[in-house]
This record gives sequence, structure tokens and C-alpha cells, in this order.
Amino acid sequence: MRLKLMARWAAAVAMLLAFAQPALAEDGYGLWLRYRPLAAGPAADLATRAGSIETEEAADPTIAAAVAELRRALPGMTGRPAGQGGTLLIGTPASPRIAALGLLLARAGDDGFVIRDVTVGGRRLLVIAGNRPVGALYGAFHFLRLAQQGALPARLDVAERPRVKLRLLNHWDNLDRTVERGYSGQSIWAWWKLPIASDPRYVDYARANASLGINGAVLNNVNAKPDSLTPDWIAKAAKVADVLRPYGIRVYLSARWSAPVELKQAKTADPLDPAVAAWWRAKADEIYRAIPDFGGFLVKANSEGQPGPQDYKRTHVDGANMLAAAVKPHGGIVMWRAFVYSDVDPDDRAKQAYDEFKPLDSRFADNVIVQVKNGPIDFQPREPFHPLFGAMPKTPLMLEVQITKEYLGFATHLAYLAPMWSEVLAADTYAKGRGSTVAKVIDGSLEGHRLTGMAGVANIGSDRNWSGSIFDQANWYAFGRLAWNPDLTPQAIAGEWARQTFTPDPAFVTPVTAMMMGSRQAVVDYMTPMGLAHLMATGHHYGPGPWVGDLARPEWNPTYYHRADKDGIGFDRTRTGSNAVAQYAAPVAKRFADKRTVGDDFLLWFHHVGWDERQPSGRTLWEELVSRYDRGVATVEGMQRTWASLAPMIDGERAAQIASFLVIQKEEAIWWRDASLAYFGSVSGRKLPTGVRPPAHDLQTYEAIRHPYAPGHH
Ligand code: BDP
Repeated sequence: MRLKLMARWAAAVAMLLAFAQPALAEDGYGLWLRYRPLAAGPAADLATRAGSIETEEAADPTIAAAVAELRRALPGMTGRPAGQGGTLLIGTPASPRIAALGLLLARAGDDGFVIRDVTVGGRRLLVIAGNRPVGALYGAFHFLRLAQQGALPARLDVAERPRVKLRLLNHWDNLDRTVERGYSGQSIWAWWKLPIASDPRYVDYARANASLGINGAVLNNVNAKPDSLTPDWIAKAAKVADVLRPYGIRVYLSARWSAPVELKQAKTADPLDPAVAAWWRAKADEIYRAIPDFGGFLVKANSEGQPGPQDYKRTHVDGANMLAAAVKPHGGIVMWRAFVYSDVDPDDRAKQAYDEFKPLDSRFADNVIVQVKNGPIDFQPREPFHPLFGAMPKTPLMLEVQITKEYLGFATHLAYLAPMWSEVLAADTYAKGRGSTVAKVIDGSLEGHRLTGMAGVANIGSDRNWSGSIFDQANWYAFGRLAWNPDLTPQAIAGEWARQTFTPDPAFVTPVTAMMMGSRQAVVDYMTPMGLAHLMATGHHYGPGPWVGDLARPEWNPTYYHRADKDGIGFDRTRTGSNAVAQYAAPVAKRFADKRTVGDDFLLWFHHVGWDERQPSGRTLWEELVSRYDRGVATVEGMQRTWASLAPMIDGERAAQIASFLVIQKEEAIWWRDASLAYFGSVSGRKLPTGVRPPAHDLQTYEAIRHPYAPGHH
């Protein structure tokens, strides 16, 4: 009996030790690469299998980076000095020991890896191999991802390869180190000190990206300055490229269309003018001399006042193909953005990209890929998938999502975005019948495209915790994981992130994952429920502004998007309205066009609905909206409670920051709810249902709120 008790007691202590976090300073800098001590069992197992790291390719910088990462990680996790225990061999078939193993590396493709426990000469060996060094590097990070989560399978046999070729961060970073829509400090690129002084942070940035398989970074804002193409700035970019290169990350630049004119080196930027084409060719040659593996250009043209080929009565094709020809001899590409909305007032902004780009299908050069935002308007908390995904079969399309939370509460609101991105990736375009998902469009499998990609607008800055908040790190993480494999589930990604970032203890991971999974819907509910969109305040986009209706262009105004009047609310995009539904394949259009089948996520996106129209719940639309705003606030309150119960399980520093940000989120959720209800109540003339808390202030008070110093706007 006593023995039994003692055994139980010992087991309990072991459990406690297993999950107890040492009192190490945790400020978030380590991201998901913390490599903290594992529980005794997994630590011993890891040491037995990977105590000493060996390679025959140490001269390769990428293999060297992989070995360095393993050596940095393993002693911390196993609690044993490096060099003891079992052997981990890493490399490519260039290594005779690896070549001899016959690992079936075809499964790894160009960029993937195989991780296997094998037995050689009676000795057990753990092998991480790729066909190219970068694959081995990804394999090393994948191995560490598995190990950090607690327990490795008894026999490892993993083979993975990325589904998408270009897995890119788009930095909206300006040359003065401000960041457009950035909420995490300054740009991490300390341009002014480059190219002479680098920064150790660039290496940690590269490690974090490589751990996810991110293989490219556009360094500067899509609203680009011509200066970034001058020799001085090319030298700075080249220095960054040198640091990122061993980690398999290529550098790209956003190009300003009118650069040749603004730099006073050409009289025009007309893409069909031979002198202009020659200027870009020479510019590309110059860049490639400094950055031999330069990835290519990202271009925002004829959108939001940016210059472009249309200024010369030319098309996106003329522009993109001219640039593509300049980088082609060097193997570069052009990512041409479809995010266009121009100075001409469209009847429905949601239709413009499709109208402009669809007729151009099949006309782009083979090293051009068109970059399409997830939804037809602009990174709103929820949008239907962009109709172009089902409409340009002959053109490679890449998906652009926004990791930085311009429209989802900046850095302080906890909103895990993987559910939003997965919703789009899983959306069925019906372009070639059922199952033609956006994921299959962007991974090239639907139409057999080889140039494929996914880009995320980075949320990375100079803040010590990189992303402005700990939970925003999960969005960087989730972006990389989904770009690697668009079919991973948001739930699984949240789990692996939480285990590595905090602790593998299921008592923590299960509730935190549930909290993350519900967080984006909460934002939808308290900001823009039921298909509403673009209701934020002007300029900085901080807080609610549904009443704004006096801006110069119609489609800048929230009133343009919600169309609320005394009878109803919502944008009629059916045949009786703008007919944007017609841009979708027939089965999708049919579903969206019918109020009974569209579903309440997109009801007001596609329909103008009477305030008193009954919803499936039995409530009127007005009552339903009210209940959504309340649900959003209640979810945030629930998140606060969850966090209060979990916080003691992690370090005080991160726990306290998260708790304080949840206070901000709750206040702002209430602000959104109250201001929106005050406004829509005044427009509709409907009273709040009994028992519902009235807004704290009157409408005028909300309308008068100004925030001239809100971050991120330039
Ligand atoms: C909008 C942002 C703006 C960007 C634009 C873009 O408000 O700052 O320049 O997207 O994607 O959402 O180009």
C-alpha cells in the first residue's frame, strides 16, 4: 500500500517536473524555437537518438546552418552536453553515407526531406536528408518541431515536400523604417546602417522563417519608392540577401512603376517604349550582379494612386511582361498584384479586379504570377473567396493574405488567422466542377501550373517579441505552415505552435487551442458580423466608423459597403444589384445569390436584407445582428477567463502581457459593439430587444472620437 502510494507520488512529481517551466526570462524573442528542457522520458529518448550530430557536408552553408540549429537546440532540450548518445546524420545524396542508405528521396522532391530511423551495421542511426541542402535544413527544423512537442514516434519515418513553390513574406516596410500597417515597432531592416552593419536579428528572422519553409522575402513596401532601386539601396538589399541565403530565403523587391522617370533616367515609363524596357533590363542586370539569386519583382500598379502601365494606355500584361523579360535571363519572376482599385469609380469595388484581369488570362509571360488577395475587397475579417481564383485557368495565381492585423484589431486583439485562411483555401471555386478548391488553384494542381505561391503581408517588426504580441506570432507561424501545406488544419497548427511556444502540457494546450480557434469569429462578430465589411474608421483603420459617408471616393466610405437605411442593410450583389455573384462559377453564384442558401457569414455581403426579415434562428435581422455583437464581446470575456486560468502555467512576463492585451481587446470590442449598435439603431429606428445592454454613450460621442496617432498609417 505504502509502496503504491509512493509510486503514485513519484509519478505525480515526475508529471509536475515534466511540465513545470523553469523560471527563465521569456520575452517572446525565442518565438517557437525556445528549445527548453523536455520531460525526463522524451529528453532521454531524444539524447539516445540524436545526441551527436554528424554531416559530411559541413562546407555547405545551408547544411552548416542546419547542423548549428540542431546543436543549439538539442543540449537545451535533452539537458545533456552535445556529442553524447546516438547519432543524427544530416545531409543530401552528395554525402556518401547518405547516398548509401537508399532513402527513396524522390518523396522529398526539390525542397522536401526525409527523416528516418535506420539501422546500419547493427547501429541505430537517425537520418535527416533532402535532395538539396535546403530540404535537409527544413528536415532539421521539422525534427525539432516534433521533438519540442514532447514525444517522438518510436520509429520516425517522415517524408514531406512543400505543396507551393513560392512561400513569401511581403514586408510593407518603408525606407525610413516605418512600416505600413505595422504594429510591432519599426522595420526590422535597419536600412540606415546597412550595408556595413548587419544585425544578429536578421539571422534569427531567417531561422524562424526557415523553420516554417518560408523561402522568400519582399523587403520593401508595395507602395514602393523609386530609391529602393538605386545602387545604394541595392547594396543594402544585397547585404540582407547574403544573411538570408544560407537559410534558403531569397530576396525580392517591390518595384515602383514610374521609377525610371522619377530617377530621371527615362522620359516615360511606357512599357512598350524600348528605352523603358532597356532601362529595366539594365536595372535587373545590376541587381543580379549584387544579388545573384534575386527572386524578382512584386508590383502594385494602377491601384490606390500608384502609377502603372494604364497611365500610358497599356495593360497589366504589357507591364508585367516587359518586367518579366528583364528578369527572365536571370531566372527571376514578376509577381503582379491584382489588388486594383482605380480612380474611376466602379459600380462595385468587389468586381474590379475580376473585370480587369479575367480578360487578360493566358496573355502573361511564363515567369509572371498574378498575386490575388484572399477576398475581392481588402483583407476584411471575413470575405468570400476572390472570384479570380476560379476565373484565370491559364495564369498562375498566388494567394496573398495579410498576417499583420490591419483590419482585425492591430497587434493587441487576439485573433488567430489560420481559420480565416483555411476557409479561403478550402473554398470551392467549382472552376472545373466540384472540388476545385482555392488550395488546388494556388498549388497548381488544378491546372498544372508549376509556378505557384502564397504570400503573407508580414507582421514582423523591431519589437522584442517580433510581432507586437505573443499570439500574433502564431499568425506568422500559421502562414508558413499553410504555405507549406494548405491542407493542414488550423487546429493542428495552433496545437503545435502552442506546445512549442508555451508548454506541451495538454492541460494548457487544449484550452488555449480552443480559445485561438474561436478568436477570429469573435472579431467578425464584434466588428463586422453577418457579411458586413469595411466599417472601420478612416485612414488608420483603428476602431469603428460605420457612419463615415463623406469621403471623396464612394468606395472609401463605410456607408458604401453596408448600405443601411431605414428599411434594411447589406450590399445587393445579386442580379438586382451589382451582380458580382456572376463572377463566380454557376453553382457558387447560385448559392450566394439566394438568401436562403448563402449562409449568414455572407448574407449582408451579397444581399440587402430588411431589418425585420426573419432569420433561421427565428429572430429578425436586427435582433440577430444585436446578438452577434453581444456574442463577440462575450467571447472575448470568455477568453479573458480562459487566460486567467492558464496564465499560472507559463512565465509571468508573457502571461501578463497577454492578459493586459485582452483587457484592451475587451474594451475595444465593447467600443465596436456599442458604436455600431448606436449607429445602426439610429439608421434603422429599431429599438434594442429587451434585456440588451444599451450602448454606453450616444452616437455623437462615438462619431467624435479621433485617434490622430494610431499606429501603422503612412
Ligand atoms: C490596404 C492597406 C494599404 C495597402 C493596400 C495594398 O490599407 O495600406 O497599401 O491594402 O494592399 O488594405 O496595397
